[in-house]
Amino acid sequence: MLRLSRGRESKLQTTYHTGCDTQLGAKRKATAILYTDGLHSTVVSLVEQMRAGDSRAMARAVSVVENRAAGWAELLKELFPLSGHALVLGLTGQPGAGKSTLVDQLARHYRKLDRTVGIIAVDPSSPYTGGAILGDRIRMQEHFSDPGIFIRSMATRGSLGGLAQSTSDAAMILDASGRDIVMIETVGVGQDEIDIVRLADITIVILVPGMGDDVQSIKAGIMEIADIFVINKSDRDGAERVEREIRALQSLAMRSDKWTPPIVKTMASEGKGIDDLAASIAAHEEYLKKENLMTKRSIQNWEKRLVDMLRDSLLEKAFAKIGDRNLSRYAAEVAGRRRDPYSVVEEIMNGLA
Ligand SMILES: Nc1nc2c(ncn2[C@@H]2O[C@H](COP(=O)(O)OP(=O)(O)OP(=O)(O)O)[C@@H](O)[C@H]2O)c(=O)[nH]1
Ligand SMILES: [Mg+2]
Repeated sequence: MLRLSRGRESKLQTTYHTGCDTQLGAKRKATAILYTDGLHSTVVSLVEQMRAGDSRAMARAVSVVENRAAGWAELLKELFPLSGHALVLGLTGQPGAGKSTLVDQLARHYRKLDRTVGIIAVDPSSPYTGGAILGDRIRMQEHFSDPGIFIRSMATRGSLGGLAQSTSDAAMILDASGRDIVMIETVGVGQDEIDIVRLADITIVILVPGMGDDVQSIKAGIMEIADIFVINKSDRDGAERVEREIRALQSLAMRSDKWTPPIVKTMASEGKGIDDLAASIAAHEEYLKKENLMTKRSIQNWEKRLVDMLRDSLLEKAFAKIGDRNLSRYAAEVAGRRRDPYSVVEEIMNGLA
């Protein structure tokens, strides 16, 4: 790790050197090298602290990336080669389905097996769930004394790349820091959740009996990405009915990977069914590895993510170039039929080259 960093440091310096020699004066060159050195050693020491299991360093790293603070890109580049070892679980379901309780129970389960855990609770900032995160924090407080569990909530706002982007960056950070299991909890069934859970190795959809139209109320998109179904609060009436409905939907379409998602009944608040759920997770992990699906899925995900990242980056560049004022000016010209939008876009794109 240290050897690698040193190698990188000199490479970074060289890059900046050449750039500065040609573009900047001697005075600014010295400043640039100093800044690069400082930034890079900060990044390296942050990474080392994280690898040693320091939760505060992890929280700092996630904040740096979430807020796109100085050094965020260097940090991600440094961390990425260290990632790819954690098992990433995505858990999603309706508000109040018991996701946090399940995450909490799974975390306990994995800690008993001496596996380290990172948890990301995606805060949708929606009016009806806004308070729940606070509840989660209080409930999960007891874990804070265990450095083997790191909990972080992510907000919708504050990032240029959107929630899915910052969540996946955070998951990568926890993975690279050496956590064995990373769990991502998201609320709801919208496109954001689909984008988020897509980045998980294994997606768990949590349903509860008595949700009105039951399974029908869950959007098709989320049904399709479920690797494991959990019927939580199975102490309630109607658990069998939910199970029958899932089975009926499953019989309609065969998944391309030929995996039949198991249905696990739990009572998360009582800790019941957690061993079964963990066994289903292990079985799916085994299946993914045996069929080489982990890599396949990862390639598919990266194809999508690279497109998203490119889009964000190009947009950012375009906006930086034209500025808000000019955007309104262009819009007024188009609205007044003085210009056509096609040549406006062409002009902006040509300006980026
Ligand atoms: N009866 C019953 N209640 C449960 C069960 N599991 C969780 N609960 C309760 O359901 C409530 C909501 O649980 P949470 O774990 O906060 O649910 P959540 O899905 O994380 O909620 P949001 O994050 O707000 O969407 C809590 O009061 C839990 O104690 C269960 O198996 N049976
Ligand atoms: Mg929750």
